[in-house]
Amino acid sequence: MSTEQDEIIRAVSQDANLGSYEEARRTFSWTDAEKHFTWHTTGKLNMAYEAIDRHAEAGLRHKAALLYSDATRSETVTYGEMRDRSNRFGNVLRKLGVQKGDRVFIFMPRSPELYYALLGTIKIGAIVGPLFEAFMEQAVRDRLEDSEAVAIVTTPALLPRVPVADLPHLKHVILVGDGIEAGPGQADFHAEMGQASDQLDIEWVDREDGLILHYTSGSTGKPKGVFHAHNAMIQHYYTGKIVLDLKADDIYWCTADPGWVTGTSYGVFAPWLNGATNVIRGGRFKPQDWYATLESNKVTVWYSAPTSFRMLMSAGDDIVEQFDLSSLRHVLSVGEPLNPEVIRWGMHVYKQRIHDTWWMTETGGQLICNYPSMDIRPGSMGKPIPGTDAAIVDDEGNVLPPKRMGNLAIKTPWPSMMRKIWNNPSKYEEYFRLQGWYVSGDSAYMDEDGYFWFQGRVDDVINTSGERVGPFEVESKLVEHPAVAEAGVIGKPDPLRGEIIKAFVSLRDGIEPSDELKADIAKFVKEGLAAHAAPREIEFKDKLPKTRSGKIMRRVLKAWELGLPTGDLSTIED
Ligand code: 6R9
Repeated sequence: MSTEQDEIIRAVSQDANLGSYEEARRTFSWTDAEKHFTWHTTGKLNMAYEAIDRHAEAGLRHKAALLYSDATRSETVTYGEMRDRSNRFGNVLRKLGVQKGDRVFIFMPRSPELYYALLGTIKIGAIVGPLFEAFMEQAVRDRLEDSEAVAIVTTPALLPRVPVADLPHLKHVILVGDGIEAGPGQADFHAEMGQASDQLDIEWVDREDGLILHYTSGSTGKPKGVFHAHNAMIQHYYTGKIVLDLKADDIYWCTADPGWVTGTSYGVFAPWLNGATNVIRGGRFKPQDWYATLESNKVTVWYSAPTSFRMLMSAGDDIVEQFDLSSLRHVLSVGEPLNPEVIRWGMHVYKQRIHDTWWMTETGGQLICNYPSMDIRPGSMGKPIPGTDAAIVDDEGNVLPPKRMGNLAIKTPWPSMMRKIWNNPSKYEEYFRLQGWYVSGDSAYMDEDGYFWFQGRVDDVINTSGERVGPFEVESKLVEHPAVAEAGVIGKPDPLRGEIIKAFVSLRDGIEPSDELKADIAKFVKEGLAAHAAPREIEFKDKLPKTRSGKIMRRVLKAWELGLPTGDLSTIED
């Protein structure tokens, strides 16, 4: 640790208006934040209206809402155009008979059309389910089946991964592309948009009505459908203001895909509720492209993830010098622990402190953050935002004193808290098993000044490059491979990706282990589930450690991997 660089961090922090975090904590109330919206008197609202139409009506019609670019396309969409195009899409869905409360999935790479579809779905009161484009058939099937989705917006290239024939509730496939020849049950996005009116009767919903369904991984079972309500907008708006520090003139870029919660809460809702200009970059991660995106759009506020910052860091400082990044004024991170080393590097190359933020799919919005004016402690997630309280509690719900490690818990409620887990009330209740608390599944401690420090997951959920992967889902896929008898999956620490997925596999009788077989097994998971869920390492074992009830003991696998003692083995099979 270089003391010189730590001094830079301290010096910059002192420029900021300290005190204001404490002041905001004292004076803030969610009821006041709500008064920003006129619906707090009528009770009827719509997220997409508040994010887009309201600004278009208030004189921002010609202001850029979206600055989109990828390798072949570059486009500006104004607030007025965004309103009209999302209206058109709402009419397209209505014409197909889609109704309030129906689930509509969007499964396509980032493009302006994705955002018209997402906002249009919300405008008619349907519940949007965004899916990451890398998902393969099994992952798509699980999510559409569980939610009984009635429609999906996708592209011809991704269509083969949508098992239409096996999904009885799925009535409509809307295809985005050129020269679509729509078959039965299919519609051509562009043709339908062209015919639809740009005037829409918005569905005014109640604040607790469904907005979005994000599937995320736990340690057991299939992915869980985390359900959020329109009411979340209070938190999206307010954290956009106080954590992202968004002002009217900001050009904001969140690098996350809308298939993950960061790409909707902070890639759609927070920036537009605050009337900012939102940058979206399509395509894969490439350091040059990313810096060019920052430079050409003159991005002022940038929200990304530790794994991306680490990859930019390993791409070298020379690249940074080829670009003018002087527009940047506020940089933030989410998804996994942000290494102090990365913060120091950011100070050095971007002349910016990277502000860590902590939250989850389930929390819907940011909760523990390095508030802009707060003194940063590199390695800490920060403090609970005004209006919320966090604590470290033991397994009985007793609050632990500073410096003691335990369960990171948030005092309930807050506006963007999930409202249910689709089809799974008992899973939902598990999070609230300790009276008055939401139990996050992360372990952490609080220091004497109230900063929170992340320590790890309490369960076996793997966080690889900031993406949550459930070991059970990967294990289930592995055992479908004809050579695999049993499989156990863990996260193995990795300097770039945080963790990588490692699989321990026992083979069926008569099958010979080989490197080709390892590659084939990894490919099988990649093609069946998703590239990010495929094990980067596979180790063959004759037998896997199991409990007498047949559960693979992942903690024993982890201990093997890390060369640690295996602990209590009293429940092991033999
Ligand atoms: C928004 C998002 C949530 C899990 C969470 C924790 C990890 C998120 C973090 C962090 C350390 C941070 N996580 N932010 N760990 N420091 N600042 O990432 O949601 O995909 O549901 O993941 O990610 O383990 O429990 P999600």
